[in-house]
Amino acid sequence: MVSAERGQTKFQINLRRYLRESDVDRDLTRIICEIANASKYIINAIRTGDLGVAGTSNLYGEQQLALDVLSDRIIQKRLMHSGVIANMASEEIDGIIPVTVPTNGRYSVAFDPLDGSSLVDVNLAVGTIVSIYEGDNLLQSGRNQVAALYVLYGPRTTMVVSTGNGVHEFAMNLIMEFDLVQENIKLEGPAKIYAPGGLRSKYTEGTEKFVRSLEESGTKLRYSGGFVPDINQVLIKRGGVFMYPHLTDSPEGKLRLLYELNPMAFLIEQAGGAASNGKQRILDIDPENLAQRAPVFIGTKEAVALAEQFIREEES
Ligand code: AFP
Repeated sequence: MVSAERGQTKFQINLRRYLRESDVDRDLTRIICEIANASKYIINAIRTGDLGVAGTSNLYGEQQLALDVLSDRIIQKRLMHSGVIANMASEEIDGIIPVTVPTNGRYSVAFDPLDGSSLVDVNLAVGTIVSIYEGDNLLQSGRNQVAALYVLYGPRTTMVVSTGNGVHEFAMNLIMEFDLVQENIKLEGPAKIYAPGGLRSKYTEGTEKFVRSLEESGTKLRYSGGFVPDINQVLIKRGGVFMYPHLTDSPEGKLRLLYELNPMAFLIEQAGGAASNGKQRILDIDPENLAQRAPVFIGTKEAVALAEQFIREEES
């Protein structure tokens, strides 16, 4: 626990000082602070930038927005600048991005530069998602992550981060620095809210029964279409479940294991929750390639266990 200096409330502790006083490795602190720096430029791009298409498509054949490409470039540049990166991979780029500057190569980073970017033109919250591993291998299971974070660009700009010692929230202040808001966020009790991704008509019987049981137990539907704001709601409301399940026409669901699911699963587990593909812990999945997708049920332990039970029953 970080102590506050005389005359300073605990809440004026900025990100770098918090990580330093929590004895987080210097190079890891550097990466997290470089993402914080990148977010300043991304906010400006969101607020004033070109909302149009970039005229290019990513490796999945999806049309890229100018904001996707710009956010990706901003983050790549900041991470290169850190001097501690061995390898990086972006949801917007095909393959591993080579590090072309001098580096001690201690860490590797996978990131989704602007998840939910298609929501910016309808003025909804979006986010940056980051997953960090020690060493140069990005194709390993999520349980080996040493840190994960997301930056949420909403009415406020916040960062939620874990380096394996609890989950903490920071908010951007007037001078665009992140100050501590709350430490050791914990998910408690039954799911208060649920966020169901994908077309309901393509839900399998088990998932449909799971959603119905949530409704019958008074769990409220809260879905924005943005993974980062939806997970943030589950976390900050201290209880809920997000799902983008296997669908009748896409057994792997939609979301990406490396860039979206592993970092969020790391954060949610650090908050005492769980994340599953319906059968297996997300963090135990061994990735076969960078673009791999997986179904997901993530949130309070009870809700995820219930989802797994319904999925098991549908298969028996
Ligand atoms: P975009 O980046 O294409 O906006 O997709 C956002 C996202 O990856 C994730 O943030 C959402 O949870 C999910 O897709 C929304 O998917 P549906 O639009 O199929 O519900």
